[in-house]
Amino acid sequence: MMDLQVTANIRESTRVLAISGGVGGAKLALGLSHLLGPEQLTIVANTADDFEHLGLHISPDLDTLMYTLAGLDNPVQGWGLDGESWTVMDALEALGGETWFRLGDRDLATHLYRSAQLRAGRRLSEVTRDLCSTMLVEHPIVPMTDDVVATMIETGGSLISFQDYFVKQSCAPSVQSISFVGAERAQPHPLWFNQLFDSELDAIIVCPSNPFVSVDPILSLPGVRDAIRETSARVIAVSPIIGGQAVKGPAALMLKQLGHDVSAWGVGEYYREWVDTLVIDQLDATLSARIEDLGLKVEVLPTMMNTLEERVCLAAAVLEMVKRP
Ligand code: FO1
Repeated sequence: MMDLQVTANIRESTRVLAISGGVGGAKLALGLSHLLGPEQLTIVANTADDFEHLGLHISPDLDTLMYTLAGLDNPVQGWGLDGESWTVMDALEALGGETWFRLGDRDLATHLYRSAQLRAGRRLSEVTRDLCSTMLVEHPIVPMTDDVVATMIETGGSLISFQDYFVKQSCAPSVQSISFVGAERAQPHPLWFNQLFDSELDAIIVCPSNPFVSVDPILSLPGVRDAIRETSARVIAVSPIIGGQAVKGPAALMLKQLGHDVSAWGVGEYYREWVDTLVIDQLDATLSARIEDLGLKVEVLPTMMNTLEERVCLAAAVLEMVKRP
């Protein structure tokens, strides 16, 4: 672990559940993992971006979290492994195969392993635990469910899959609505879901992930929204919108296309029914009073997380809030 000059006075009994999608969420999850032990922090990951590609089961957000906590992530791309090679993709391209979704050589090993294990009847959560353990990731990263849930984007009156929208069409189609096929029959994984009913849980931290396609799939699982509304734990969300823009990805586009204000206030309005506190960036400090008018507490912090130190600092500041009433 890197020698960081960040200290946080955290009780050993502190228990936190982090809700996360891919890139942005993984940055805060990494910061939290530097300050909390594996028995203090559980990370629940969106799996509604998962899909079958080239006969393989791909779990983008689980892998981004796993690679980030293992220190193996590609910080420029925001997905996949650092120092990756692309021999298989190049050969596939020469064959005229599908290469719009790029799987690096070493990343392919993850998908081959996961797919074979799932075909042999194992659960996604079990395979994730194996992969994490091989990569020496000690903090539990739990798929939101072991069941199949798929994000579908309605655009131009038809439905397309999330990766078709996101990667193949580079978020160009205008989003009319978003649905999570299979969510109503899926079981939230008990390893994280049961914590919502545990009085020992101190906080749910909603990482700065896309509200519509990373956080909503988790909330759409049966019983989750009600359990979060009724939990005794603090619910603290970090806005993925800074100065009216998403740090990465289509969150700002989606806010606009789905009729919301493209701002941290818009995020607060969207989250207000189940979140207690919204963490916003210093750039958005002038929105504080308006967000408080929504009935939310507001904390203004530096929320850009380019360096490891910034990730740990933000995590420390959020954990400080957990101690306060
Ligand atoms: N995102 C891209 O923009 N282009 C890709 O070719 C791509 C490949 C890819 C392979 C494995 C993986 O785990 C993720 C990958 N992603 C790629 C990222 C991913 O599709 C999205 O970032 C998430 O689904 C959104 O959180």
